Amino acid sequence: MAEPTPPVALIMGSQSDWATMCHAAETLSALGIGHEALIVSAHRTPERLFDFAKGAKAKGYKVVIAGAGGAAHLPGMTASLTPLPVFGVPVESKALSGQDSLLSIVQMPAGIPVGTLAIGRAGAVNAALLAAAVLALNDAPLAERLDAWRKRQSEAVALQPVDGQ
Ligand code: RP5
Repeated sequence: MAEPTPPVALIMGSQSDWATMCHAAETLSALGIGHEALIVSAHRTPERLFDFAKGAKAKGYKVVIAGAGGAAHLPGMTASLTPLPVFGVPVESKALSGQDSLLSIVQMPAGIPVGTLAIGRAGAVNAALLAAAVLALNDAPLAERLDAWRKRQSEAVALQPVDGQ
């Protein structure tokens, strides 16, 4: 029997994006949220992108997290082809340190939104947390896990700084 579709599709433009996007995957796993990671390049595999995005909702995904770098058209093109919420993660590029990725993803024309996160690891982690918050609206146990995750994070912050760290 085929595996059920997990709620989150975690797509990225290249294998090289995985070093960043694995932080989204780790965060989703920590919250017990099923996800599937796929390489889908807007430029190198445009037909894969079209097939993925056109079929994403019918397949059963609830949220798409899309990471890409440079001329980062993957999140925006995905958002143009699916009604699902799309969160974009600008991957830090070598040439322009991710400024190109950020501006490519964030400057969408009115009508097709991409929820754009920070460049790099922070953006990947926060994309997962944002996906969790959306899914938690209709999933009480997940809402409790997310609350507990945030509580643990707060408790892990020391009140006073120490030398040498
Ligand atoms: C983008 O081009 C990818 O998202 C990646 O961040 C960037 C570089 O890709 P590679 O040349 O490393 O495959 O499409």
